[in-house]
Amino acid sequence: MSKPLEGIKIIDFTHVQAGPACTQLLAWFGADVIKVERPGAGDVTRSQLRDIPGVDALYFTMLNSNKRSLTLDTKKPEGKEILTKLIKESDVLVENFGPGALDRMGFTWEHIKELNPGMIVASVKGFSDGHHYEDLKVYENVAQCAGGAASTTGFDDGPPTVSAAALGDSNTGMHLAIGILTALRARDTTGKGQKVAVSMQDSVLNLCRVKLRDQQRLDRVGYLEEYPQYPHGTFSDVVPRGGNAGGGGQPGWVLKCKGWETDPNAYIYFTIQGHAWAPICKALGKEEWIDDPAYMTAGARQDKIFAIFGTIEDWLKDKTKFEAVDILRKFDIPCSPVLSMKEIAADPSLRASGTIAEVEHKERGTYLTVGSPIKFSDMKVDIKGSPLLGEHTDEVLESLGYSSKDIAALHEKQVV
Ligand code: CAO
Repeated sequence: MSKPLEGIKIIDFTHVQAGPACTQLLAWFGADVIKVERPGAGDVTRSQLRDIPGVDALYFTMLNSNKRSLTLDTKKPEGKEILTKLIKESDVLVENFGPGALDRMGFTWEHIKELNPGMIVASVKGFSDGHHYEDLKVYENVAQCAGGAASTTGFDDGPPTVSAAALGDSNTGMHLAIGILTALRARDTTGKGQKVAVSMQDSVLNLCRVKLRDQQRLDRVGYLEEYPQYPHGTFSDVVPRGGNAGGGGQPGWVLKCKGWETDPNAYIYFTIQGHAWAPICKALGKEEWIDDPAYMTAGARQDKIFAIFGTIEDWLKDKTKFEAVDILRKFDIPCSPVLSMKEIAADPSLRASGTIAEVEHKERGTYLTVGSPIKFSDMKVDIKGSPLLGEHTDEVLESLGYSSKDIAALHEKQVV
């Protein structure tokens, strides 16, 4: 089956997570992604957090599936020549080097545009161009702090907290993928490429949109009624950390289930959706609350919301998280068990949908990865194992017109 991005050639100059997550997604959808890596070393994640000595780490394999690997020292003249040839015949160059690295290598946007006016150059940086921190190198948690996520995550009596979700890295990569596809669409009509830039700070902030909403509400009225600090606690002039409170108009919290004393994930998330109040009362056996003026509206419930959560926890005491959700789903109550990574890895629905995919790797055997979260009616996304370092060097060089003698010489000089 042909894939929509077949025919799009991408020079993947990315490393670690933010850039590789972007190009992996484009590779799944059919683009020919050629990962350019330094000879002998490659992407630093190949050797970071290894679980099998000498074998590419899961950190690398889970972010670089469906790609080809070309080793190339782009600081050597012959390496620059090869990169120049590649640029002339590619559609997109994606990079997430530290600020200025591509320019220092001699490949400024102006130069790339001269070589190939249709080229799209897509970059991830920590901060946007012209930002007062634009010179900073940035990793995931730095971005979570700079983008407003850390100050608003965690509990009121604890420090700013980062999320386990890669809001700075993979999230930025997803934003960049949208930018690249948009630029490709624009090129269809203009014939011209362009520069696409996404900063990690901006991408985190884009997901923290509701917290900027809350800052403005707080500035105006002095309190935020959906936060646990309301109405019994106090507010300062900045959005507080809201613990596990729901971020919209539906109060919710993480609640203990049977076994919580020993199982760190024996919890469910429970949402009190306004119009589901009657079903909630029925599910809990608290029918008397349905028409009680002290409980029947969201406003009336607000000052005793934690007492209500306490009653629900009482009801949950003899139910596992799975039993509880099986009961509550019949009452149309938005809820979920808190799933551990072990449970997710074994989840039959996630396996069946391809969201958890078992992939074959030449050296490590099979491993699990997260497949495409985007499902298409007319395309099946097949996840292939990540490439070994330099696995496709010779075939890429041959396609650029290098003879086997030239290629041997390039290996000899450690250009590739
Ligand atoms: N051949 C020769 N040189 C190469 C090369 C190749 N194939 N690939 C990379 N290099 C060189 C670069 O040209 C650069 O050289 P100079 O600094 O001398 O110009 C050098 O390698 C280091 O690049 P770097 O600054 O990107 O690497 P780092 O390890 O010091 O920093 C990181 C890593 C992630 C902090 C930085 O790349 C960064 O801030 N990137 C932008 C933000 C980002 O994407 N962060 C998310 C990473 S995922 O958590």
